[in-house]
Amino acid sequence: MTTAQTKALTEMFLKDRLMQIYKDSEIAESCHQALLEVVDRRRVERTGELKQLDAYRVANPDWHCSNRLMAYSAYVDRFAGSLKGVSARIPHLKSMGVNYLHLLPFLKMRPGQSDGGFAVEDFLQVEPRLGTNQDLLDLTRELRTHGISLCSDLVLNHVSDTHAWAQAARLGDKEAQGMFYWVDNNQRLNFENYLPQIFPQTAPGNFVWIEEVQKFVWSTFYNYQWDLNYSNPKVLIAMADTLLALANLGVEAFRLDSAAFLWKREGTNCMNHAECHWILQCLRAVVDLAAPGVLLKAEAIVPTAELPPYFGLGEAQGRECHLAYQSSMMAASWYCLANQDASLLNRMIAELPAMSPDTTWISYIRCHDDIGWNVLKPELNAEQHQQLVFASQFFSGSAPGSYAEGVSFQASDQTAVHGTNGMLSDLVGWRDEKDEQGFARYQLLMSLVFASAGIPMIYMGDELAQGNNSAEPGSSRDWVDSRDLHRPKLDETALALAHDESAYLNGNSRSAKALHCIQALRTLQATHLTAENTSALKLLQSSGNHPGVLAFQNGEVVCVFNFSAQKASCSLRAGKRLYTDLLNPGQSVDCSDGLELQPWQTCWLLPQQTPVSMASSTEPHLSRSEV
Ligand code: OTU
Repeated sequence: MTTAQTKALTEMFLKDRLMQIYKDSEIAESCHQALLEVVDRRRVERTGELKQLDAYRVANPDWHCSNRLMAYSAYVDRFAGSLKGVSARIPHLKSMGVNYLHLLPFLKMRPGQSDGGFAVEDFLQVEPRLGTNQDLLDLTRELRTHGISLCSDLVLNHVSDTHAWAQAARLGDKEAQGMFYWVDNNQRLNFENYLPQIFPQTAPGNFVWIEEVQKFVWSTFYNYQWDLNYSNPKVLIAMADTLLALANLGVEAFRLDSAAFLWKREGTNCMNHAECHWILQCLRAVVDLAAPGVLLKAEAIVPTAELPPYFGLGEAQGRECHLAYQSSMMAASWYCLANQDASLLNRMIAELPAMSPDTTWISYIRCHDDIGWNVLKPELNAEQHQQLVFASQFFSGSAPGSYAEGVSFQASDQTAVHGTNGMLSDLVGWRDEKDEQGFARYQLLMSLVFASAGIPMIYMGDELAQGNNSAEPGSSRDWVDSRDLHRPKLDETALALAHDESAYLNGNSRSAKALHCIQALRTLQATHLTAENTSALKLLQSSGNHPGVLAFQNGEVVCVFNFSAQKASCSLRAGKRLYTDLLNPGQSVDCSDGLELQPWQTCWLLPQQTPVSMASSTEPHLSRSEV
């Protein structure tokens, strides 16, 4: 297909989706025209350097898949003080093989409370405390020379109550008011019956009374975050323009925050509607037309079944996001660890959807938010729900025998399961450099992140096994909820020790041990794990396996995880007998009679010789690629 044909098709696709959203040909037509004008204006503005990048990526549409990218996520101030300061961290990032840097919101944010910058006051200006637009441009260029792509949040669902639209709306400007949802008390109550509570304790309810307007404004998150009204095409046009403007400052990927919430419909939970997908597909079309090297990543923390549509695989089919967070596997990993039973992960992997080779997951174990348990609820029966309650109590340290030191998030009592906060090392109870079992649990979860064929993402501080944030009086941000527990400043001493080879060799630094673990996983992943995305994983299930065992094949490598505190046996049936354990280099493992794993042990097994059928068990192993 010629470039002109592709362009024409994308424009038609855009038009079609606008029609689906607005159901009115005049509105769809004028929105189409406006979006194409935005595209033309921003395409002209794009530099030669960025256009070159676009051209390369168009020719290599799976450039971000397989084992090519590794991500790192951090708050700018916590990580490096300012955007300028990030330069000095590049060697650290490169030492891990990171080539995708997600900096949490750095655009002009609400003064005072801002939900960590997720209440944006001005999308086109860098937060002055963190730098200038020029600093952003300089940073994206510098990162690019090191092969690192910068990802920025694009908070699609809401703006700060100090954003120009909100301010004008308060003053009675009708056009500005049209950017938001307004309801009277009856409508509010009708909606509330069906809506979830994201912050039930610190921001109960989904609406805020605005005295000047004498109405309630929709506000899913904190009351200073006003939801945008996408049934008004002006919102979509403005956000598309914002996206491309930031892309032209060198941002190469966008984390589309709260992507599930964009469309509201009475009598529903107002999440994951088809319109929501059509809106994202419009943004994708705009990106494809004006900045095709840019990646879109869905931040949709929703149940497993609702996730594939963010890749455009649902009923509302079409090119949509390139990436999406695998939040179900993240939460399931913790659930399995607490319950010492890997069945849920086994099931989830078996049910992963077939994906096109130019889409993939972000695999992660922690991020700046809580471990959200709600995504798992639809998967679980009553007994498993009790196990979820247990997991939540376990990681907040309140279950007997728990090694974890997290806290529960937004839960009114011990049985209300909502979320859990804490840094990785404190949640897995890795006490010190001598604590082998704590390290085994850290390695177990991290190695699953690297093995599961998405883009592995490390959350800042976890690579140094940094512990929970201590109460920090005078912290530059006024955080109001317990997610602050896992938002510490990067520990400079730990960072220096981690890069000190002698500290590693002496075995007296936990941060050095953690960083070496990450570096080894990244090197091994890039060298040996070749599955292009999760659809290419082959699950190795056998009735002979201990329930705590998860085993699958990624490329040639057999990855085996023991989620239990007991020794666990496992019959591999992967067709080979002699393997090298890549995590214990030089160690040969004979799996003829199966494999015995230590508590929480992980093995990545590379076959040493040509296939020999393993006939030790009669049960066929269940592998998605073979059914
Ligand atoms: C996202 O989060 C951000 O990651 C949070 O940091 C913000 O507070 C929030 O949006 C509002 O901008 O469900 O899909 O801990 O998982 O709020 C959106 C709860 C979200 C978060 C949830 C989340």
